[in-house]
Amino acid sequence: MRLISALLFTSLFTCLPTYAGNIEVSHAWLRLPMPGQPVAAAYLTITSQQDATLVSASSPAAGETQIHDMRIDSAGVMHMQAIPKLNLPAHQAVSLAPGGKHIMLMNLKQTFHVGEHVPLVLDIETTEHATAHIPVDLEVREAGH
Ligand SMILES: [Cu+2]
Repeated sequence: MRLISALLFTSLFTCLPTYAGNIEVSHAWLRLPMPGQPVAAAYLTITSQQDATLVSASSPAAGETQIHDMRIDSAGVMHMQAIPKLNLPAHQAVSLAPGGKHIMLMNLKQTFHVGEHVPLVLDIETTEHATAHIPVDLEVREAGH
């Protein structure tokens, strides 16, 4: 009941009830963290039918969630780096995949098991500065699967 009210509220608030239908999220999964590891990376592909921007994400399984990219430093070592937003050009499939951009779930509040489903919400801003909250279902998988 609470979820339904939240969805209705989102629709009313953005004044764009069909917007979520214009965004497709596929291949959504969460990499099973090593035991004791406090963070886990989520990967997915987003295709928006209009120019939009991923501005944040959240999950009840994490205390904090960030958008991360990878960068290579002067010594050739790869690092993760938080980025404030991710552009989603119209009609373009934007892939967050291992070795590149990802959504980092931090301060994990639970342990995960392969095959389990973890909820994630993407906050996506349109060019009209309306924000849509897209619920995503992450399947927990082992790296390389
Ligand atoms: Cu990361």
